[in-house]
Amino acid sequence: MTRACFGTVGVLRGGLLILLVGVWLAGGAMGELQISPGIATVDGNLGDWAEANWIAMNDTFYSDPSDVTGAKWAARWTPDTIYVAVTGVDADHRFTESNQGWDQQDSVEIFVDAANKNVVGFADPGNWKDAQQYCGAPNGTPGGEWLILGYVPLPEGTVPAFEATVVGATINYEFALRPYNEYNINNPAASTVVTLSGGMTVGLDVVIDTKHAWDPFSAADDPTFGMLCYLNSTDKWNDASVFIDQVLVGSVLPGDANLDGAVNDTDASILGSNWQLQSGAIWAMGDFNGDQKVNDQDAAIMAAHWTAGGGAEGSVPEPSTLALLLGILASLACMRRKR
Ligand SMILES: [Ca+2]
Ligand SMILES: [Ca+2]
Ligand SMILES: [Ca+2]
Ligand SMILES: [Ca+2]
Repeated sequence: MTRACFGTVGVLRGGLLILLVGVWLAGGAMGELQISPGIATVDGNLGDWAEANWIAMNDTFYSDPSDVTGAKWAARWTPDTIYVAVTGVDADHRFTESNQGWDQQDSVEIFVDAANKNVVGFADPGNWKDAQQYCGAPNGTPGGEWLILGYVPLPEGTVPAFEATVVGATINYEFALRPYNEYNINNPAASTVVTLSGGMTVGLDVVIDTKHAWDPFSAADDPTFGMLCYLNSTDKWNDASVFIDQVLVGSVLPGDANLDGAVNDTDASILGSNWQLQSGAIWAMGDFNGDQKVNDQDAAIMAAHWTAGGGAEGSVPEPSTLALLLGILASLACMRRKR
């Protein structure tokens, strides 16, 4: 079953490749990739990305990124979250406590145009409304990192999660980002998001920035800087039309918090453990209607799509299961109130 599916995907990819080469020969799109549904635990450990479709970053975007090898990135989507993992071996670490300028440290830049508006000049004058450029990096202390948007401090609540970890020479980055339709830099809570679904196209691009010694054999430290990406295109910083177009493939079942294809007790326990969260929630925490809260509206969505692990979507929960679910929710709500 799984193999047959992979075979079909392989044939589809082959067809896509021929199509893309055709478009490229005709002088068209800069690049098009696919993103499958999925979640990740944003902890800087990329073990949960073992099966990901990694995109190699071998293209020099700027100057000399020669101290970075094996750089790659991968992405996943849920209706309200874009997950991005980035990793690479950086032979010459240059970390800073906070951002010191675009060419002053090892970092990763993520470019998001969730509504695929392709706005030219999105960064001018520093509004980041239609598309966002994030930059994140380890801060030099174990488990520490910083993250900015458009080279200004990131308001609380803008990004659900970000972690950067350093393991030997390897630097790992893990992001959970909201797919903004319009991002309000002065009042992030007033921002609007796109509800992602299969078949949509989003703009998403990744660049690795790296600082290093110009000449490792020289006694004098004369640092230089370079950038790496998957597909070189100028002006990513201000022109969303050059971001890689990412086609969202697959689908997500309403109520399936862990995206395992079934809506069952596991999802109910995820929803239960985040029950009555009033802000900052995402799909993987049980927010199925995108209001960033976890409450009875999400429980109702889950109940309406209950499959109990194998049945068809919309099958009626067994009375005992439904009773169990409602019991769990009621007792959890009760426990929270008592705290
Ligand atoms: Ca992880
Ligand atoms: Ca470096
Ligand atoms: Ca599930
Ligand atoms: Ca909700």
